[in-house]
Amino acid sequence: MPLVIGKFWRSVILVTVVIVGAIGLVWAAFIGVPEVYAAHNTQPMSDASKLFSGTLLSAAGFLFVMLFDPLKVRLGEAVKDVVGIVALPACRVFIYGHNQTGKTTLIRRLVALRQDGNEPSTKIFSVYEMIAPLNLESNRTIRMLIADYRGESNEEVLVDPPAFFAYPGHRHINVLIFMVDMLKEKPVRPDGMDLNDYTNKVLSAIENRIEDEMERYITPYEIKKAFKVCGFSDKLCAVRFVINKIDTLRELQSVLQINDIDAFAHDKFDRLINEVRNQCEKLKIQDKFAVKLISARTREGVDELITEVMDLYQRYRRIEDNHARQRS
Ligand SMILES: Nc1nc2c(ncn2[C@@H]2O[C@H](COP(=O)(O)OP(=O)(O)OP(=O)(O)O)[C@@H](O)[C@H]2O)c(=O)[nH]1
Ligand SMILES: [Mg+2]
Repeated sequence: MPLVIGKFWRSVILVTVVIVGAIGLVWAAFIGVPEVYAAHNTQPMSDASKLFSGTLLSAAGFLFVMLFDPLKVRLGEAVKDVVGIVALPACRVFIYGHNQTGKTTLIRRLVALRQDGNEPSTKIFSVYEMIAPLNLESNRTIRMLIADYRGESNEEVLVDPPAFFAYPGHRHINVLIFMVDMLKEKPVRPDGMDLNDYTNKVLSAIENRIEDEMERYITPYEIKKAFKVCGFSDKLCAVRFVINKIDTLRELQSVLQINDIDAFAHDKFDRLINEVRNQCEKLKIQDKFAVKLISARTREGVDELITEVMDLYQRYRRIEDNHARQRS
């Protein structure tokens, strides 16, 4: 099950209020109540009565929190947010892409969740967790957290990002993936349609998808914002421009009369690739950037993508661990 993540500071405040509230409750139950009792009676409360009434009152308070569902749920989410940031290191992945490009399909493929045909559009921001092997030789593993969001509402992540991204000045994303596709789905060829006409139909569908949707979604402004929510520190150890649904392109290879799918895809996304690369150059992280062709549906290129990203993350962690050792 994915984790639902709220805003970081809201979660910190909620957890703090509950902790302070719990301490206050225990204090009131064990110290406050006996004092009030003593003020109104000639005899102070016996130790056994103090223990009994204190335990009873504290238990009633905790029971109220646990039975009051909205608070219990919110508290559970807030604890996950705070622990998620503070806990053991994990490789944090953010996939930025227009709706229907295949973000959730890729994530579900990675975390090995069941997929029933077509993936419905994502409704909320959520985070999936997976444990991936570090490499084939060792049995060490890495914890990976992958954020998923509804592509239609990118403002939700770019303007006021959820706790997953930590907070300004301390952003915490290790892998940023820009995801695109050339076709939402394979264009239908009506009965009797001439092959040339179908070729033109497919080519124009590709042009429309790229110009009207991909390039309007991943503009230079949005690219900058995506980098901003991920943070500019060394933590960001891999940036990938991922062209998904390569299986559809393979099916259309003869219709499009293309020999080299890779070159075709690079050419179509030339402008966008350059914009992301330029941003990486400005941030002096061009060595962390690469373009990948994958099919989240058939898994083509997916393992390679993850292995590369893991290698870079592992390198970053080794450097970080060395720095920590030198400091101590
Ligand atoms: N042919 C093909 N279809 C794919 C591939 N990946 C995803 N799809 C399909 O594309 C559609 C959209 O996939 P999603 O994973 O929901 O896309 P999303 O980016 O999460 O969309 P939002 O949640 O709306 O932002 C679904 O019908 C998927 O089955 C792929 O590699 N090849
Ligand atoms: Mg989705």
